[in-house]
Amino acid sequence: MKTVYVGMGTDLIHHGHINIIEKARELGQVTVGLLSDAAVTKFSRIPFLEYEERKQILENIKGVEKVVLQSSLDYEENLRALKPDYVVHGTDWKVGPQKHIRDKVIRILSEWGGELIEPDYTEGISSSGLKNAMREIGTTPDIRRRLLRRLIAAKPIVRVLEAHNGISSLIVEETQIEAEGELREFDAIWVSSLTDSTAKGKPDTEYVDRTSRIQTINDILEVTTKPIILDGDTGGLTEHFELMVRNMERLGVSAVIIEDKSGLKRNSLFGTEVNQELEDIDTFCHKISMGKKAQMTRDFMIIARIESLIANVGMEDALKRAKAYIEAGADGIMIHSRYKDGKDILEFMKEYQRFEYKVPAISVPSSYNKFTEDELKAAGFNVVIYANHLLRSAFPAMQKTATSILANKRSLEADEYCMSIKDILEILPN
Ligand code: SPV
Ligand code: MG
Repeated sequence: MKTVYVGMGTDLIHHGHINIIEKARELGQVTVGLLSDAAVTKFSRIPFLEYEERKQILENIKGVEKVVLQSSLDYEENLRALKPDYVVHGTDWKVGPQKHIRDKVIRILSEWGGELIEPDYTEGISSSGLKNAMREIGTTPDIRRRLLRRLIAAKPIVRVLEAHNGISSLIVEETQIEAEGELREFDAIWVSSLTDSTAKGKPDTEYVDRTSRIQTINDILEVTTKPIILDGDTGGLTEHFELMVRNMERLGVSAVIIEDKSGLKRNSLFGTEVNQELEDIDTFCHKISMGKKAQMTRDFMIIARIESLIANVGMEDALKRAKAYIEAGADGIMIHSRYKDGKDILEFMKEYQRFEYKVPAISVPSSYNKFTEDELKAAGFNVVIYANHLLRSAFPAMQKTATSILANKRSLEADEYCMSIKDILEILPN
């Protein structure tokens, strides 16, 4: 019997895929190479379903003999291992970013006389169309919550942007570009205490209470599907933090970051211009471990934020805290700094690489923003958070418009700073 290989990444199986599998099974015994999450995220969003779930679905489709892991977009490794007589793929990859993969498949198959078979693309259905439809329906707390851990496992570095209300979260959800052969978009949403407070005209001192912050999160949950990381400030009293963990899990938030400060919390970017008191290490460890105990799911993450470099108490203190917080059960650490050159951050990360037990490291490069994502990844970071940029860019635009109306005693001149009324009416999905 001839052997047939079909590469697939999708989780939303439709009749287009079935057409491909039917064609493949006419030719021989079918092995599906199922793309890993990491491979899929090179050209698309991370699948809704986890790898094992996608595998289970495919294994139960008529005509599929076996499902094997395809861990990159490149077919080479699996083709050389299996030496199939045929590869079957829709015609859609003849043009566009996957064309070079197709060319390579043809070249490799020719080594043993194998053949590429390309059934006509099934009109009227596509995975991206289905994904858009799914996005309009929304997601569930369970699916959304677990996405962050999956993204950290699948992507070289997870890219997160701040949102402070529904409309800014839609920008994080929807903005994407195609560059250097990949689809590039933000992976997750940061609900910042600074911008949530500032958007309400309030100081970033934990004054905006939890009910109000949950309202912001709800506005964001309603219109997005991407995972959410909450800036939990200090986490408050340990007893309150336990409740916060339960609450966030229930909503489908993926992670909370809490910082090791005590007393009146001031924004870290003030540095030593204001009094920044650090929490006692044991007290903060106790808060982390009680939060972990309160947790109901295995997906939620509690990330410990180290403020030693902000408070200027030195590298030794930062490293000591990182070790203690990891031992207490933190699922990630965030090291913060307000210096532009980022030397202290790189030094910390160099020492951190030597830790016997490491957890994902989170960077918030508001000050040291000269570093690219590739450089942060090379330093050892797993997640980068652009913590305040949508609010900071909206504010000057609004100021310009207000000033222009005052100067001209009419709004005509402000038109150049504004989107059209037609666009604002059409910006929201029906
Ligand atoms: C926030 O976004 O509220 C933060 C990050 O805590 S920073 O403002 O950089 O301290
Ligand atoms: Mg904050």
